[in-house]
Amino acid sequence: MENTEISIGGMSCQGCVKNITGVLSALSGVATAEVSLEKAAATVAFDPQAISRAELLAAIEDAGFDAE
Ligand code: 9UX
Repeated sequence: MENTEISIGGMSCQGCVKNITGVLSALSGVATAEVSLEKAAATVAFDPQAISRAELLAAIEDAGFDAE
């Protein structure tokens, strides 16, 4: 398992936090996803054999946010 922090742009309320948490949690290979509005970031624990960091970013961007 690997941990990564992802900066997220465009979150403006706790609904966004919930949406992104749901998007990340639904990906196979993601163990846990904690999203913070205050930090404008997510901490994700994932299995690098199953999913890449780039795929995490793409999923967040597909949901309508900026991620890096
Ligand atoms: Mo809040 Mo986020 O009403 O897309 S859910 S701004």
